[in-house]
Amino acid sequence: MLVCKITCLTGEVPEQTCRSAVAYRDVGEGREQEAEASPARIAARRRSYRMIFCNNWVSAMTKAAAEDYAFYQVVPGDNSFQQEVIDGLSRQPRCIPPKYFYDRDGSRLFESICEQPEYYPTRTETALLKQYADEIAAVAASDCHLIEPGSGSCEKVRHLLDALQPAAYVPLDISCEFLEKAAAGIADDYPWLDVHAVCTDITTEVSLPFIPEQADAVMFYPGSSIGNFDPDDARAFLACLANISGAGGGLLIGVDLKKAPEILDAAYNDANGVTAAFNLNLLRRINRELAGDFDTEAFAHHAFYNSARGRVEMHLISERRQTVSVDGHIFEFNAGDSIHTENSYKYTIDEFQTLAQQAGFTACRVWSDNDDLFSLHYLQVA
Ligand code: AVJ
Repeated sequence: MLVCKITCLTGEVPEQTCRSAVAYRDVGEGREQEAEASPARIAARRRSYRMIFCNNWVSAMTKAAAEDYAFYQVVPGDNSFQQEVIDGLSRQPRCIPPKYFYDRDGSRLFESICEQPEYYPTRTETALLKQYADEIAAVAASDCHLIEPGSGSCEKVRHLLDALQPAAYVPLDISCEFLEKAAAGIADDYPWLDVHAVCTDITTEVSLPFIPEQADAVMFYPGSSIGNFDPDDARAFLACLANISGAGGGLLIGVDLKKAPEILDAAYNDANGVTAAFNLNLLRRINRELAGDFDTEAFAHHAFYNSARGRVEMHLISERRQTVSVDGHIFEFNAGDSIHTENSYKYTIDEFQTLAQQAGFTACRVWSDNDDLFSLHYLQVA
């Protein structure tokens, strides 16, 4: 379970301020009892998480123009980026988890990928959301808490909010700055909507204590982000989503479909080179944040559909023999050596429904486009 940590983006706010801000909001919801309990729970969480106690929510209240929204930041207690990069580069085959693509530049580059003509998933899924918003609203509980792990720019949810009329929107994302802007935009444009933004790594435990126990939770997981997980991990992650949703809840999830390899290869090798820049930005990020000395000119983007495994793979290939240092650790590369940076699994509708069933969901509806490029599933907790 994830710990929502109450925090602020700018400077340190005394712990007491944050606590009272949280208590204030809880009291406002008629939940004095929980507000009372929270300092103890917060103290308990502090042992496992290094948390900054401040709250953008406090500063939001002083911003006259902006709509009020809550911002929480869960700061992992470890230096996981450094650890995972060092471990990943020490292993054979070398690999780095794709969640580290999304620093500020990486999030921007991803937005740009979504606009490339070859990258069909975003526009295809967006068209499905627009076209079927009413049908989606008919199956999802209205008045639900709509939770979006990996919300990015929060653009897609806009096509749902008017039809769905959720009681609250809870975007979760690893890129804090990006999340803050995106959540503020939603709060401004949908003044009737309660927004709780949580900056966190969604692959770690998350608890969302501000969601009332009896509320129906609908998870929204668009973009085929599920494709980043190996099937076993995808099943486990879906089971977590089922668990957060609880009885009466559901999951609206976008899943990229298996298709002709040429279409997939083109989507991950756009002519403008944006996907290549996105991939290479990982090395720039390592150089910036981990005192790395990667020569980004000496690595090449390589992406292809691996049909045996049903996934697009992205790699960074060393173009020559070279030595790289990261945070004092030395790594030797030969020409042609790879760092595996991402898998993007593709599923048929049946394959995905089977996976979801194994995770505790029942298939309820599925929508797809006429060219069978992309699918949008609504699953209910079994
Ligand atoms: C955000 C993981 C769904 O796999 O298509 C886009 C990321 N990588 N181009 C995907 C991505 C290269 C994207 N996901």
